[in-house]
Amino acid sequence: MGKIEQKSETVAIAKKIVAGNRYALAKLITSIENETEIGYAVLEEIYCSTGKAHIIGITGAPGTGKSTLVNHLARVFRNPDSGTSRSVAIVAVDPSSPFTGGAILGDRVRMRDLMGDPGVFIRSMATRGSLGGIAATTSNVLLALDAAGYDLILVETVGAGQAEVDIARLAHTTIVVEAPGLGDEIQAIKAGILEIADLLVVNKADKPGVEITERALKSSLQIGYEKENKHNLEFIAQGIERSDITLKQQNLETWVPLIFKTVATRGQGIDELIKGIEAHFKYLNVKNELIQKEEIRLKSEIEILLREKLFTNFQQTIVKKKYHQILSKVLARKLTPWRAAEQLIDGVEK
Ligand SMILES: Nc1nc2c(ncn2[C@@H]2O[C@H](COP(=O)(O)OP(=O)(O)OP(=O)(O)O)[C@@H](O)[C@H]2O)c(=O)[nH]1
Ligand SMILES: [Mg+2]
Repeated sequence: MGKIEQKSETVAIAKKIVAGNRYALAKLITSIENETEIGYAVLEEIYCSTGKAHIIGITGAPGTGKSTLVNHLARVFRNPDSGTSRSVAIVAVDPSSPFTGGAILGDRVRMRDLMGDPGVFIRSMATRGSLGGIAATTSNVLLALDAAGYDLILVETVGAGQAEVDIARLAHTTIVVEAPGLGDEIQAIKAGILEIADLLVVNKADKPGVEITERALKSSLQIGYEKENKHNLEFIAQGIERSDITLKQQNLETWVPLIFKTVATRGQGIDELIKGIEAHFKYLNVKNELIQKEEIRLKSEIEILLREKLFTNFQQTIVKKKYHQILSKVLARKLTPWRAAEQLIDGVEK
């Protein structure tokens, strides 16, 4: 294919994406996952149409009820009775498990009724490649969904490792889901995932031990926010019972994570959780934090790419023989590693 034909094909695909063509979108996501040239070319074309969606991350230990929760959230967001029916994209990412097939199948069955809805797009991410690569791929998939015009993008990730934290950073609002009885709260706190939570959900509130989980979360929040003012601490103490979240939250200097109790299987507590999501989005906008968040994220994304690119350039430019000479000097303790790095860079520059 010639360059001009390729360009016109790219533009045609981009137009379809922005117009909301689901088939083109599904194909583009596959291209993004496979890191194909056309995938990047289309991303280049649609980038100017992104930045409109509210990205909501849902993360937590396996089996806490994230998918059930996502399903109910999507249903309420889609409900025309609520007056503001919004389009929803759902992405499930599972970097830690090589057996995602089964779980996705389970989700498919549960989300069957949503799947017939043209305002809902559901996708599970293939998880080939390195852990670091998954966050980058997810980021690009989110761009595609954003350009396709979905108002809300729900991203489900499992676990509490670095990859999940990286993916969670892509979200504007992060929901961390806990469930009683597994000692999960300790696991989550240890992994530092609490730090990224904007909203905390104690799901499976129909099970024994809810109060213990709730208390554990509250006290770790209080430790985390000790430095903040007294108002914040009172806010945490009142926690779940609040119904006037929106107004009060906007008066805070910093956002204090709210705790919600839900029974996802019965759809209990979902309306309250949605109020929390909306309050957080409002807060981000009022405080101008949405832009700040994006700036920090984009800066680090660019820096990662820059580092990769510079290193690739370096490898391509440096004379292999010279590299080996310097390396053997370091091995022989005739040269320090930091001097070696300097000499290698000098070698490239000259
Ligand atoms: N009792 C009770 N069970 C629930 C609740 N929410 C979800 N479950 C059940 O918990 C199991 C796991 O739910 P999922 O929604 O698949 O959990 P998940 O966090 O998405 O799981 P992974 O994606 O595999 O990590 C299912 O059998 C659900 O029916 C709840 O509120 N109460
Ligand atoms: Mg799930």
